[in-house]
Amino acid sequence: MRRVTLTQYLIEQQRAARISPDLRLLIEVVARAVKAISVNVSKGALADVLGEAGTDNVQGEAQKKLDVIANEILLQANEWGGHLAAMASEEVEEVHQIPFDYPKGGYLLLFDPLDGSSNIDVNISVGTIFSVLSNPTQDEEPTESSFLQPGSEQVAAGYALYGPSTMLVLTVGHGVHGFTLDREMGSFVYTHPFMTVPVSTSEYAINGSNMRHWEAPVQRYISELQAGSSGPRGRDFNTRWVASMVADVHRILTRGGIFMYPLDAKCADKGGKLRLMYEANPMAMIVEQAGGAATTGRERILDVIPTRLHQRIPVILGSAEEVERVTAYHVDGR
Ligand code: P6P
Repeated sequence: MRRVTLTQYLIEQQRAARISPDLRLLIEVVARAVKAISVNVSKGALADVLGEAGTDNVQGEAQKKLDVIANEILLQANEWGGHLAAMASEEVEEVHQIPFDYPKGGYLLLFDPLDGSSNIDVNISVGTIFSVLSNPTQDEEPTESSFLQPGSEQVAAGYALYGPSTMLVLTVGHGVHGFTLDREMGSFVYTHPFMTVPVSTSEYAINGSNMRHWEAPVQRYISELQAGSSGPRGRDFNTRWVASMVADVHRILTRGGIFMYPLDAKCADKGGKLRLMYEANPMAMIVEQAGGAATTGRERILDVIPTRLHQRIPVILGSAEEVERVTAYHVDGR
């Protein structure tokens, strides 16, 4: 069967007037940056890319060397192309302005350059998550407030998964599509058209060590799953927790499941654990485009009006039936 590449897929989306030439260029540039990140990630102990960078990020978390490498690759790949008005990264406090000697475009790119990097040193899959918004102030230099748009305003979202194979999963608002990196050709091949999340599931992903910190609705929901066939759900459930959101979400996109990082007593003062703008929003767009659901437990993630660039939020996403049940328990308050 003739193989379709990401480039051909994007050209066809542009011909169908679903994406602009600049958005096509943006996604191509991000894909090229992801290939460079994949090369660095796969070197492991063969190169000086493992371990701590000796610096902290805006979240006050110790940065891994690959966090810094991935961040630099994405910033440098995207700043000269003329398709962006500005960028925002989990690893950088301030909005990253396009250098004055480069042309600017109409898009805002946000990313978590290497999500799950605590897994790097133990050789477990990690990923890159990205989100694209339109710049609302075409003529002025973008500020933080230019980025503070609800996730429903995203024009594209995607992630790269650096697993046994490197994959790029993308939505531009017309379904979710997966591409697998052919390392010999150096191109992404269109391997997973129209990825969909099964409506029901028997698999859940949550960090169970936080159980004593969860709110009542989550304690109730997880206890029912753990009770299995002898409990109110009348069937057994399975659990998976990679601690790399990209890996957990990709599994759910592929075979169903529910992913939960709910509010808990440990992170309640920060509003949650995961970041809204470049983790929850892009993953929520992807999951909804694939027929799943994504809420904070109390409201649709894509409806949340952001107040800060690096704000955190509770995340419950995946198979619609289960997300709706957990959200109903929150509404019931028990
Ligand atoms: P915990 C990785 O640090 C991350 O941001 C997500 O990728 C992942 O789902 C979560 O945090 C893991 O958190 O508390 O289980 O280490």
